[in-house]
Amino acid sequence: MRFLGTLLTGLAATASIAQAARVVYDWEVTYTTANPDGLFERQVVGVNGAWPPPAIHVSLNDTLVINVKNSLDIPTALHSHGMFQNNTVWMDGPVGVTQCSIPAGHSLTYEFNITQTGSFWIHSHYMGQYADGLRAPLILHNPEEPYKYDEDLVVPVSDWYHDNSANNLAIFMNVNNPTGAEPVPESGLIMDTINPNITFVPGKTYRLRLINMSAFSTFFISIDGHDLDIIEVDGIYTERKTVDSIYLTAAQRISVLVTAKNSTELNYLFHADMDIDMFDILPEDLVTNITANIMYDASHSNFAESQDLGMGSEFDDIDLPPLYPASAVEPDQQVNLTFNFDVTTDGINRGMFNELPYLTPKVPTLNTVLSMGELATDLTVYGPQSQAIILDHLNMVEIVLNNLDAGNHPFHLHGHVFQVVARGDGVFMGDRSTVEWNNENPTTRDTVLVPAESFTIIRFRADNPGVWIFHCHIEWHLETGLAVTFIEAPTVMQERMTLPEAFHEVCTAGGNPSTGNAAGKEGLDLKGAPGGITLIPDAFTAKGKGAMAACIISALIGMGAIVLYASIDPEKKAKDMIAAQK
Ligand SMILES: *[C@@H]1O[C@H](CO)[C@@H](O)[C@H](O)[C@H]1NC(C)=O
Ligand SMILES: *[C@@H]1O[C@H](CO)[C@@H](O)[C@H](O)[C@H]1NC(C)=O
Ligand SMILES: *[C@@H]1O[C@H](CO)[C@@H](O)[C@H](O)[C@H]1NC(C)=O
Ligand SMILES: *[C@@H]1O[C@H](CO)[C@@H](O)[C@H](O)[C@H]1NC(C)=O
Ligand SMILES: *[C@@H]1O[C@H](CO)[C@@H](O)[C@H](O)[C@H]1NC(C)=O
Ligand SMILES: *[C@@H]1O[C@H](CO)[C@@H](O)[C@H](O)[C@H]1NC(C)=O
Ligand SMILES: *[C@@H]1O[C@H](CO)[C@@H](O)[C@H](O)[C@H]1NC(C)=O
Ligand SMILES: *[C@@H]1O[C@H](CO)[C@@H](O)[C@H](O)[C@H]1NC(C)=O
Ligand SMILES: [Cu+2]
Repeated sequence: MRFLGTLLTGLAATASIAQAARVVYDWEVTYTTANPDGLFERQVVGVNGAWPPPAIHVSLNDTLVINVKNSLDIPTALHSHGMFQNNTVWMDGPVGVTQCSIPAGHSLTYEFNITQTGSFWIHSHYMGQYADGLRAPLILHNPEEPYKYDEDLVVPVSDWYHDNSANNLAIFMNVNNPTGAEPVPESGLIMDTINPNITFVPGKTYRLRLINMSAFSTFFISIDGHDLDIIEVDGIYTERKTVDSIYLTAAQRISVLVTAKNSTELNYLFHADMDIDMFDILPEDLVTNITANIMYDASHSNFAESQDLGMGSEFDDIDLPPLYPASAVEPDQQVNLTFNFDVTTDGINRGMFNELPYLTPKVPTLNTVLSMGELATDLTVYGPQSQAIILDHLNMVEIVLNNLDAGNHPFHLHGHVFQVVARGDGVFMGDRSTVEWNNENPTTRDTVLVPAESFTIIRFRADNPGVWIFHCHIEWHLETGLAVTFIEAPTVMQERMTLPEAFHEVCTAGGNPSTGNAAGKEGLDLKGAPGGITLIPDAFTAKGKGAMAACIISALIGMGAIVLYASIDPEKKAKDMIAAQK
């Protein structure tokens, strides 16, 4: 499972002058079975016949090569979460954005240079597949660590479902689920198991790389009797900050330094408590407070009294200044993204930005940019529901995220880290004088939690030409359409980049067009591009002009769908569908 690469990395880490290496992993994606919570054996998606997939370790300036062979009977694709992919945007992984999915029986090689350090992860970016197990830590080692520690431990936490994602998605995205109640996991896992032992040696300092690989659950993490010193969030070193607990939303990572006690008299519990506020139902047998054992002495079972802080945590994920300071600067370009959930014309409760759900185009948006010539700056070519937004090269971009929903949502931007410059209650109304700006060395990361009924303002420099999806990292919400696509510097992309042949072939192999507009056609003929799934007409009037504009545009394109559903109420449609299934 671990190839030559690990060996090279090991050598690189011990050499005083790091040599850039070519680190190669061969990943055959396969079905296998696993029973990580000890409650239920299920089919999972693993690598090389085993589960969990191995963690990937590389060092700064290495070249990482992942040879993927898809031995499933369905498509796949891998996203290396948090990588900038500067000049290699096609290696990013999201299906329909930067590539076609890898069809069953086909292969694709991901190869890119490591220009960052810290704790990341790699996961499938196809149809909820990562919740079936296709995810692993991706650790980018820094030969010149600014913080000193004795041991480096990767501690992934995740939720675990007994049913597979295809079934969970079918139940979730269903006319019978008009409130959009998410699938509730059956278990929580620490290090891909339950109750693992983590050995601590007195006096040593441990770096724990806490990685949230959940599909849905947020975890509150603490260790009885031990402080956690935060030193990294999402691959960005922070000023050392001592806390007694943290939370991690889906896809967030935090490294903490923990200094072991001098005595082996007691062992301690590591707590990871799921945020139960997110669950629409709380199954009686779901263990939401999971633990690992911090073992100083495995020969006795004397544990310190449990102090589980759990959801009482006072931690705030935006108060984490970077170690290498950078002040915020005024924006050149502003993008307003207001999101909510609503039942759409197909009867499904969907998440959406600016009242329009994202629908995957027929041609990956990146392929469209690189094949449409001058038309690449005309938003029409990306289709009615790719939610394409053009960012001008080198602009300081400000995104205002308004959350109208009563739940918290973690948002992730591909290809960048961003500064979190403000947060506040309700909707941002445009009055900049009433906002409490956090301009001096603001928290910088790639995933941020936007709490219920509040706004968050983030900024980043558009210095990485590419196509970058921005989406909710609750896998279930992404699938319903809570995403937009940033098309960053399309003209610069065309000047600098040629899509590698393998990324044309992967489309052709699956019977998909690899060039053209969102409908796979030339010019501005968008007939057949995914569209027409919009707010239901009744909701329009209530929601005002924005929705009306969205309505008119989508009505023109998706006339059939609108006419079909306009006269049918969702409940009747649900019954009809059930009748049809019988
Ligand atoms: C990585 O590469 C950069 C740019 O070539 C160089 O400045 C830096 O010293 C290298 N770092 C390591 C740890 O090799
Ligand atoms: C990695 O960097 C090297 C040296 O700058 C460059 O020649 C090579 O093309 C890069 N590889 C990729 C996959 O970008
Ligand atoms: C992971 O993130 C999800 C989504 O925000 C969240 O519900 C879950 O609690 C997080 N898990 C951990 C371990 O932080
Ligand atoms: C452990 O002992 C060393 C040496 O006596 C002392 O410096 C250190 O503070 C102690 N650590 C803890 C966590 O008590
Ligand atoms: C943890 O250590 C204890 C004591 O040695 C042992 O009984 C237990 O089986 C271990 N648990 C795991 C999951 O290895
Ligand atoms: C989980 O821990 C929290 C403390 O964070 C406590 O309030 C709650 O009752 C615990 N839940 C269960 C099911 O034990
Ligand atoms: C974003 O919304 C604010 C508040 O409504 C408004 O002042 C501003 O002009 C909007 N910006 C854009 C680019 O639409
Ligand atoms: C991408 O590379 C360019 C230099 O080619 C650099 O100026 C820019 O900051 C990089 N952007 C990111 C996000 O890494
Ligand atoms: Cu969400």
